[in-house]
Amino acid sequence: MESRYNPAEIEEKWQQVWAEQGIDDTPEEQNKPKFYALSMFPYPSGSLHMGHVRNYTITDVIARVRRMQGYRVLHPMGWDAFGLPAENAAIDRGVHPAKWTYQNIAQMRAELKRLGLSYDWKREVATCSPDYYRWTQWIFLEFLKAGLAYQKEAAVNWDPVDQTVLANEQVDSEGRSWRSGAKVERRLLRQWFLKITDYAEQLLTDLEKLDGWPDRVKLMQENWIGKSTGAEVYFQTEMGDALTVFTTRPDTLWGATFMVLSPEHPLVETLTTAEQADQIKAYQAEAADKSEIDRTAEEREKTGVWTGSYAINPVNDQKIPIWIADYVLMGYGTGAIMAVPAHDQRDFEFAKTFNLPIQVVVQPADQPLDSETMTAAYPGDGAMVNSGPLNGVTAGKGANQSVDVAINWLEANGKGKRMVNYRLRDWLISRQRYWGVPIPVIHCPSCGIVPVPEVELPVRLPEEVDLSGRGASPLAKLESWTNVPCPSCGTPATRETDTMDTFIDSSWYFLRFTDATNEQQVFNSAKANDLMPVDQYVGGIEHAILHLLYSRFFTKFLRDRGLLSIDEPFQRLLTQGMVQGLTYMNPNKGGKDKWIPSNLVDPANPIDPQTGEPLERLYATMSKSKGNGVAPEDVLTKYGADTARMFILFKAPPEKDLEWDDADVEGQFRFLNRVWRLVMEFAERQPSSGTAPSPASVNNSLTNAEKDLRYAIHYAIQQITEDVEEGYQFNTAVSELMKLSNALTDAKCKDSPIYAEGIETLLRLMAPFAPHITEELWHSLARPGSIHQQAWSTYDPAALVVDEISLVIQVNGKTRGTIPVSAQASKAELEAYARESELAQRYIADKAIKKVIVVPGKLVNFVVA
Ligand code: ANZ
Ligand code: ZN
Repeated sequence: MESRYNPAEIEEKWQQVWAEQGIDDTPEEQNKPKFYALSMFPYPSGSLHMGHVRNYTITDVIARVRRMQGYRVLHPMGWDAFGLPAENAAIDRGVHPAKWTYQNIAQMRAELKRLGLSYDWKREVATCSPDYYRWTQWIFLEFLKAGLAYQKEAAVNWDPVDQTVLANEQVDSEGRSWRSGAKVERRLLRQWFLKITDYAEQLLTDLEKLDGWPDRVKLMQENWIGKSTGAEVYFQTEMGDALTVFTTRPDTLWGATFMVLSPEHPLVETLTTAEQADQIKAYQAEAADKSEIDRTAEEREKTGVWTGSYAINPVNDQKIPIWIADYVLMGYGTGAIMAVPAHDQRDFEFAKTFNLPIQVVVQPADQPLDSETMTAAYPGDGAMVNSGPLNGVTAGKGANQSVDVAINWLEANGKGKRMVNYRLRDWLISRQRYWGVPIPVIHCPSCGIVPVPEVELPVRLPEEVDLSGRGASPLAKLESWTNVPCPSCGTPATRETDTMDTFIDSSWYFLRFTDATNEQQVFNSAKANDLMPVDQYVGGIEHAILHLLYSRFFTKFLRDRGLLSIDEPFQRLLTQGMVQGLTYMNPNKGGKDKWIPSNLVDPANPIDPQTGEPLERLYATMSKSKGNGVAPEDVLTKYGADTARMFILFKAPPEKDLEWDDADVEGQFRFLNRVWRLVMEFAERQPSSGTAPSPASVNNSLTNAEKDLRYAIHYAIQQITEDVEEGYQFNTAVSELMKLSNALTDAKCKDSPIYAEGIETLLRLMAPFAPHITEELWHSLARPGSIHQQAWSTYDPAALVVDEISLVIQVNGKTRGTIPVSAQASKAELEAYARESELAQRYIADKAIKKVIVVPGKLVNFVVA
């Protein structure tokens, strides 16, 4: 045998051939069913990491299997290319974001190609390219036309030293600027929003349609949308101003003993009395500097200030004080609450802190509550008390229970109404940054907001900008760009200088892939409707909330604009696990220092090279700070793409975390070498006409060895097909490939056409996993065409029928039990099976066998001394 398995020689060769032949282009034939396989496209950070490799390999196997099964597969790739790191690189190193980004794309594209991923590269998109963001701008204008894009004031992070707005990622955990170190302030600026809240209910109810999504992701979406049902209740201040609250417990209204407004509530100024003014102002300023997460943290001590005013409880005309406190947020409900300390824990803590009255309105059956002695709010079941018309009603949310009765009473008396509230807020999309899509509007002193006319799109990002990172947004400083005549009246006007959140770019890229080169339209609706939805989406759990929610929102919006006929973009979703690397930790150290890079540690004696302390050995997600990463490049160079792919697929099921293990990588490399030798050995001696027999030509004339091999072949087809179709159990599929390869190695019928069938089947089943070696071996067999254009094997159920009999085992004429054996077994085989069986061994192991009597089809009797 002359040839040796050398991935370096064959992988690049086949990648070129496939590209030239365009075998991964999306076919046009409409008679085939379509399949859209998509990996979440990457941010072009510089080079691929193992998480990418795993993600894309999983999707690639799915795409390749579907192609072989006769689907028209769309499997595209692109770049989520706008965003902050490019801008930071520009500030740090003076390289233009565009240059940095496109260099990274080139490098990562080359790495993807080395992996042998079957992408339709003709559809590649980069969100930072004008022919893509032109349509992002166009979609924005559609939102504007529909009244779903609007401006309002919102808080931003302001760096007072650099005089610039910061992204959340540029503010450290202590609230300081990443660059100047200055304490970040919150400032109100006019910001653009998309009205996703209009779709809250649909985004929630349509989760039901997503059978192919992990329950955990659907639950995360549900919680994010956060639907609450309850009522609005109309309070009035003592002065007669309307003060409406949202409550999920309108039944507890008789227990409301004070009210709390958010410090930002518009009525605060009117309500504040002269004596309280200074305290209120100081408290408002403090609250403005806190993040929402801080404000609503549960373990925090309650703070607040009385306004000096009162409200009237509409159900009993009681006068109750109005306070402000930061745990009430302006962005939820009405920004004002009725406080029921007896039954709401936050209100209870607040009442205790400020010595406010507590009134019990729900009494549990067993242990009656006493407002004087209770130590926590009681949110549970019971009967309504001290509640006028509600007295005696069972507390609860069911029909005819207290909440329902209360709402009906409020509605009948004009004091409130049934109300649904969502935690979901409108999406703040404007960023005061350079490297993003310019929002295509012009501000005119006389016409107001004027959309840039469609024919003038794209509004290009100017290249010559000051990227020092200081002062207002780089675009705002560029007067030659901002000063334009109003498209509507011609008077001097200014461009919007905010750019869009990059989540906008990724909210529709899967649609652009269906018609990626269209210069006239965002996409052709017929094409999008034909190829959408994505049949299998694969990506990280970190995108379980926002990216998926925004993509679902865009899809529904574009459907409502008449561009799509689907409701949901992603039919099935797979969230792959993390790739973990071996790392060492010093439990006595804190922070980043506790991770000791594995190259500094002797595995036989893991001690801290600095301190000599013993280290803990563990697997953790690969990261730079832990120094436990494995570079895809290195693995590709050492073993080739096929080994890397096989290892990743074999080591763990896709949703589970995967522990990188060099020994297992080596193991897969050896397996590919065995397959290479197995097939090459056959290729050299195969009869020139040696094609596999069709199932029809197979009959009972097969020898037992042939039958056994044929069983192994068809069993592998059945198992692997199941594994790749249901639940994507690629790890067990690879085990089955190994078993089939072993069965071929051990086969006693290497000249039989069944053996040829076995070799071919092994290659076909393995092709989606290890595309290069299988292509090379396919050609070494002189088979026509590419292996990747062969049909996926289907199994012959007849081959899987094993006729078995129960063979009776006797020792000295005494029956000891039965073992299952093939009905076709010969006399000699029966004796061998019986001798080797565990059952017989138990009785004859250490005895001398004097005689063996075999009755074919019935029994084996051992006569022992
Ligand atoms: C009275 C009451 C009594 C409440 C009771 C609860 C229990 P979810 O489920 O999250 O929707 N609330 C309303 N608006 C608020 C805001 N802007 N900031 C902070 N809290 C707010 O919670 C709704 C409940 O949270 C509302 O019902 C209100 O307190 C409070 F035994 O009203 B409740
Ligand atoms: Zn104008």
